Amino acid sequence: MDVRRRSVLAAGAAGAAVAIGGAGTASAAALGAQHDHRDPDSLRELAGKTGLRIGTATSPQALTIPARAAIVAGQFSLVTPGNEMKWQVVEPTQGVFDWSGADQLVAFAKANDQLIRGHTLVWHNQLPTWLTTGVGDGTISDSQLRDLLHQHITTEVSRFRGKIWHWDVCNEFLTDSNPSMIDPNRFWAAHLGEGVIADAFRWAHEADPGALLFYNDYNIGGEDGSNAKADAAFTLVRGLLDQGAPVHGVGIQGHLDTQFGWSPQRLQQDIERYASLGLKVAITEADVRTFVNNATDQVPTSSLELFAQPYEFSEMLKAALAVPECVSFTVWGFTDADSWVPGVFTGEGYATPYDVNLNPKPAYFAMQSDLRLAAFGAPKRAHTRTPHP
Ligand code: 9MR
Repeated sequence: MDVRRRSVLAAGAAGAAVAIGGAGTASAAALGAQHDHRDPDSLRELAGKTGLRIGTATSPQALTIPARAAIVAGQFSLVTPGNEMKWQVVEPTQGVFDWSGADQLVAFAKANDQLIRGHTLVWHNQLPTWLTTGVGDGTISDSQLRDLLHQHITTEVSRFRGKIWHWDVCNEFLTDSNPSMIDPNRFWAAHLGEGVIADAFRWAHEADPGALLFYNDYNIGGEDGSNAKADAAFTLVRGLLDQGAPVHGVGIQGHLDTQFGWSPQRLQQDIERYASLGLKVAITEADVRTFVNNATDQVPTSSLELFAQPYEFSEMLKAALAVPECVSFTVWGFTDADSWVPGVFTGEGYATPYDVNLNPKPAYFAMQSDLRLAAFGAPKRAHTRTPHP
């Protein structure tokens, strides 16, 4: 098969057959068949030629739909549970754990020869109500909160020990101001001080010494004019390394919006700057939103957006490919049908590489083309007769 051919069919739901026998019961034999018939022109196979892992966020619910499961299995070599590893989900009642969603995704990834990005251990959002209520009414003191966080990290990281490639240990600690800094008002720094970041990395490392531990944030890769937040992230991780904290990587989320300025050259420089500290880099939550007609169909309202959206995806991916320390590129949901964007940004959508009907969009083909060039280079030209030999 000519791997340079654009494989429209294989990019979509019809191109791969995968059997998902209900959440957590995926048949290894059926999924093994999927592995044997892998499309060499898929994103995962092309990216694999360069050593880059290409991933998507997903959910167990999405994987019960065969067409979606087929795309996740066929196109991606890396999976991030979008919500299933967050504290709110895994410990909804104090001391009562629900690992079902996380376990289903881990089983799916294993069956499909995929790695997992664990997301996320310490974040101010999606905390269990029992925790925030207890802190709010004073029944949980700051010293008890510190113990609870230590226990949470130890419990979750130990449970998945040996199964997680990257953990997003600390998520979104920095302000959006210029200059940017650790936000003293956000939940964790407000209650436990800035030192909680280094502690969290140490606790995670003790629970799984083999996992690569990341600091993850948005707007820390070429995404605003001043680059102030990227400067703050660089200072933060350099400081953590100076203290001997086991930080192994920086996660650049990559939530872009075509209406705002963004520089792919600056992104590459930012990736190189994190790498200069000896760290790995991951693009962890790439999506590019734009203005759309409505949240159901998500058709861009301007024809220029049809070019801007895939352009920014492509430029993000090329910056990632250009730096060998950038080891993965994850999209935050592969289909507009599952994207978080329309529910949060009124009037916006079209943020992923597949449309609401699971058809690959120009962003998919731009990424496939970039990966193909990265994998094989441009085909060589045959010599032609020249006027001046
Ligand atoms: O995709 C997630 C969405 O389903 C949740 O409702 C939301 C809650 O805040 O979190 C989304 O994922 C976020 C991620 O965990 C961290 N970076 C920002 C993402 C988009 O909000």
